Parts: sequence; structure tokens; C-alpha cells
Amino acid sequence: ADRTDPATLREAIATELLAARDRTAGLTDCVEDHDLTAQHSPLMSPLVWDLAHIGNQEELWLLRNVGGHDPMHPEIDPLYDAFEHPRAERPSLPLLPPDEARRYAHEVRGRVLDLLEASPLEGAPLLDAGFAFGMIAQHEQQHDETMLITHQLRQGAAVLAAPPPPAVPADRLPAEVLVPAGPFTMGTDTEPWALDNERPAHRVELPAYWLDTVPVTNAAYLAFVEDGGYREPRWWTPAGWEHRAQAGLTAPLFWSRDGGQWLRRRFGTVEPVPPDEPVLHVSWYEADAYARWAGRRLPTEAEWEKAARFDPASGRSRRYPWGDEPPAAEHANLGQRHLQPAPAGSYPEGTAPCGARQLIGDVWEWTASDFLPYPGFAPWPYKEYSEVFFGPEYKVLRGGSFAVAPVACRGTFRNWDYPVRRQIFAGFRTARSADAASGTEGA
Ligand code: AVJ
Ligand code: FE
Repeated sequence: ADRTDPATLREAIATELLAARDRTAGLTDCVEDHDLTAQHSPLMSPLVWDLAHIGNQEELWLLRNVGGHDPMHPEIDPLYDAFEHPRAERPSLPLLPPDEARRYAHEVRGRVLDLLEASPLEGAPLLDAGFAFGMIAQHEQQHDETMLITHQLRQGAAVLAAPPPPAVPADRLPAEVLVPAGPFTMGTDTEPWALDNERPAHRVELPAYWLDTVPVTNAAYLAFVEDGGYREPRWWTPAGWEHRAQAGLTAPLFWSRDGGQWLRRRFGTVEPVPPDEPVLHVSWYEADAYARWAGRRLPTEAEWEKAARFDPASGRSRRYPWGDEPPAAEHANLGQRHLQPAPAGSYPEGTAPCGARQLIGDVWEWTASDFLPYPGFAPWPYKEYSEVFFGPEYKVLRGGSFAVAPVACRGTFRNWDYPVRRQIFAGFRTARSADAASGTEGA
């Protein structure tokens, strides 16, 4: 589709906005009102907060900032400003009740669709290529992932259902792939809906490294658990060990042991831990300790992006591992089509030029890197999207999970969180430098 044609772009935007709202409805219409207003974890907002916050951000950016409309209900703005009230406090705020939150988001959307029809989609930075509309579609999908995390933390019977991912092909894959030394282009100047932290494009020179072909599986992670990895300080950083001890960590979040069997809870269902699935719900500290135990390390963010985007044949960086076409069902496990990661080795059509699989979709991948601005970073369109989070307290995650929508996922997309966080849909893969000191096997 030619997105330089305004009618085509308008239709693409309307489709993305509708997809986000369908997903929001699916996550909020399946539970009773008390489940929408309850706090299922102090880490999360009540679902009804996310619902009205989605509408409030859409009103702010599209109706007020793009359309020049007056605020619809200025008195509610502070309730839905994420910086005014920490998540743990939100249940005690005078939030809009579920029906009013739904009605508000619906009214905003009606006016937004009128605005979209009338908008030239060019001539102002917020409008160019429909940026503000794309940002809002991504924002709603990001909160849908947040709401799915709340569902995972919620106690009680399952309310969500989805088919399992397709069966894994029987390919015999090497354990790791080599990415030769050399420069590549990291970040973007051309991705129309990229957020500020993905910009600008810049050259990064990397030495050669080996990267796991697939994310670390439950079976591999279990070997670390059973080898006493959680009792052995030498695998952990000092901060990681201190956190492990204080939080009493012994296995990934949602895992439990029943006699000799490891079980996991997933959206209200308890089932045996599937050995071939990428490990999920581990903190950065656990990922980092596993890597050290395995004689490896987490990849840097630049290593992750080069593996996911660099095409040695053309010398350029792709939008996705498989090329520049947007994600289709055969490329990656995205969009909450499934409620779990696909087994390691799935999605051969999504393979990167270096041979790595599942870089996009399935699980967010922790990287070794702190969340920092690229050289030449400029906050856009607001400082609170990225700039206020830059620094060593946050680690970068890449690639997106099964819960990430295609509109909010690409080879340049950067996510970040505290290294203690485990409720997010995060796993990891490991790397090692390919210098002489690390051995040359496979070369
Ligand atoms: C990019 C996922 C860290 O959820 O805090 C949502 C996205 N920003 N509303 C978050 C976001 C504002 C953000 N993350
Ligand atoms: Fe938000």
C-alpha cells in the first residue's frame, strides 16, 4: 500500500486505531466491573485506569494538539497523567467508573475519526506521515500489553483464550550464529512512526560476536535452576545477588514445583513448564546470572539490532529481520494471536540474514545495555516518552513479545524497564565475543 497517498494512509491509520480498540475491548469486556476497578498487583494500574488513560492521551494528542479542540473534561486530566500518581495509588483515585471510561474513550474516538477525515496528514511535524495518529495507535497497543500483564497477574479462573502457536519445524539449527565484525546503521531517520528514542540513524562499529540462534528455552533455564544457580553468588552481579536474596527468588515468576514436576501459571491455567518454549518472566538479574553460568553474556543492544537488521549482501539495515515488509503471521508471533511464546526454532520465514530466529515476537529480550539516548537524540513530541527515563536505572529490551502489536514493533523499537522486573513478557538470548580469547569453535 502506498502510504504517500493520503486516502491510503488515512485508511491504514483508521485500521490501526480500530485494531487497537478491538483489542482494548477484548481485554476489558471479558471481566466484571469489580475486576476492572480492583488492583490485581501493586505493580499495575486497575484496568479501568488504562482504559480511560488511553482515551485521555488520544484526546490530548489528537483532538487538542492536532485538532485544536478544547479539553472535553479538563478536571480528569490529572487523574490520568502517569507522572502524577504512581500505579499503586491509582485505585484510590476518583477514577471514571467502567461505563463512563468506555463512553469517554468512545466519544474521543468518534471525534478523532472525523478529524482524520479532514486532516491533510502533512504540513506539520505532528501530522507528517500521520505521525501523531500512529503514535496514538502504538500507545493504545502498548497499554493493551500492559493490561495483558495485569490479566496474567490476576488471580482466578481463565477469561482469555487463544489457539497455541503453530508446530515448530523440525529444522536442526546451530546453537549460535556468527555476526562478523564491521559497521552497521543503528536506529532510523526514515521509519515514519518511529518514536524519538529510535532516532537518529547512526553508524556503529562492532567486533565479531556469536549470538544464540534462538531465545534461551525453559529446558536450558531449568538446567541453571537445577544446577543451584540461584544459590551460587558467583553467577550474579552484587546488586543482582542482593536482590535475589531479599526477594527470595528461586525460579522464574509464575513457576511452582509439584513433587518432581515444574509447573507454571499462565492466564489462570496451571500447566507443566513446556521445555522448548523460550523462558518467560525472568528479571534482567536472572538473565544476566544465567548467561554467566553458561559461560556467556547478554548481547548489547547494538549487537541485538545488528543481528536483527544488518544485511551483509546490501550493506543496509532492514526494517525487520526478514526484510522491509510488515510482519505477517508467518514471520513472527506478535499481536496476541497466541497467549504464549512459540517453541524455540519457530518462524523460519522470520529468520534474519545472520541465521538467528525469533528476534521479533515471542518474548522481549533483555540486553546488557542501559537505556541511553543515541547521539543527536532530540525529545519528540514530549520529554516524558523517553528522555526522563534515560540513565543506568533502566535496561533495554528488544524485539517485542507475543503481546506486542505489529504497529508497535520493528527492528529499531526500544523498550526499557528496571532490572528487577519479571511480570513483563521478557526472556533473553545470550552472546559471546568472537575474539581469540573466547575460542574459535564453529569458525
Ligand atoms: C515503552 C512500554 C516503557 O508502558 O511505560 C505507555 C510505553 N509510554 N504510555 C510504558 C508508554 C506512555 C512505556 N514503555
Ligand atoms: Fe500511557
